Amino acid sequence: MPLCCFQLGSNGGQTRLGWVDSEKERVFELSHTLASLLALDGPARLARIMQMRRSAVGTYPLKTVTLRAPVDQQEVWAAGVTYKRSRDARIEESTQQDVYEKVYDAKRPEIFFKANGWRCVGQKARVGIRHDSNWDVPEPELTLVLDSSGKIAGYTIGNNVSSRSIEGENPLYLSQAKMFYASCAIGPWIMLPEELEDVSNLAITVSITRSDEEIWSGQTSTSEMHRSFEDLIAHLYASLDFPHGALLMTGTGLVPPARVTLQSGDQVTIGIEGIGSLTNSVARLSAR
Ligand code: DO4
Ligand code: MG
Repeated sequence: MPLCCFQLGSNGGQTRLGWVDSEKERVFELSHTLASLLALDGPARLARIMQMRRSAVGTYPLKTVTLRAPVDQQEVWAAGVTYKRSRDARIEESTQQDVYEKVYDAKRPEIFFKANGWRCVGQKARVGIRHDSNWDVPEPELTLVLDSSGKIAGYTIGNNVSSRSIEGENPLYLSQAKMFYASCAIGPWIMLPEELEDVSNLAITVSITRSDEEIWSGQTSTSEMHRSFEDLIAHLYASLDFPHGALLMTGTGLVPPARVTLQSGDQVTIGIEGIGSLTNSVARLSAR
């Protein structure tokens, strides 16, 4: 039964932590924050969740609440070039091809900061594309929810929206290609490890629709990953502490062909087997 963050109705207000029943019909409010759960170790966290499930402070029909990105005080980090498809796409787009070839096989993975929790958007919210970019793509990524000691506390879906034109111009522009308004969608909820059987072979799908017509779809599997989750986590936690836990996007294995770029009004749906699907509309956000 997944953990979620939600608001009552559609008018904002306080964000609450909850769990969703297996029929996906009801949300039970829990008297905790995600940060406080991720400060506990695995057995204590599970015991606390089970205890809270027995004493939910409120119950709401799922269709009446607004799901928010399941993240509070955590930072979101991301790994790159963890699938061959991503390596090949960067080589195709970049003026500096060998950096991608080298990092794909290097001992040290590419890991970069993506977003603070408060910058993330959730299920059905709008993701942004930059006003100064002309080649923009979704990046569907299995996203690890990590506790303060670096153990996997759950799995969710991430859309690491990126500008290929800005990164392609110069790899040193990576932060600008990755970090901008509403570029990080996370959701719809967090599946606990106990609820997912074999994370080494989960199907990941993506579909982009424009005016109700699908313009591109793709499918891969976590079995195509070139690195292990443990390796990525070890490098992230090697020289940083995360007292409230962290989210780690594990890289994309799905990159559309060069003719495809996102436009305002597109809908992107990412599905990950055993977790669910994350749908977002796209908007080109002007300079502020
Ligand atoms: O090297 C740039 C970023 C790659 C990335 O985000 C990915 O492979 O998912
Ligand atoms: Mg990525």
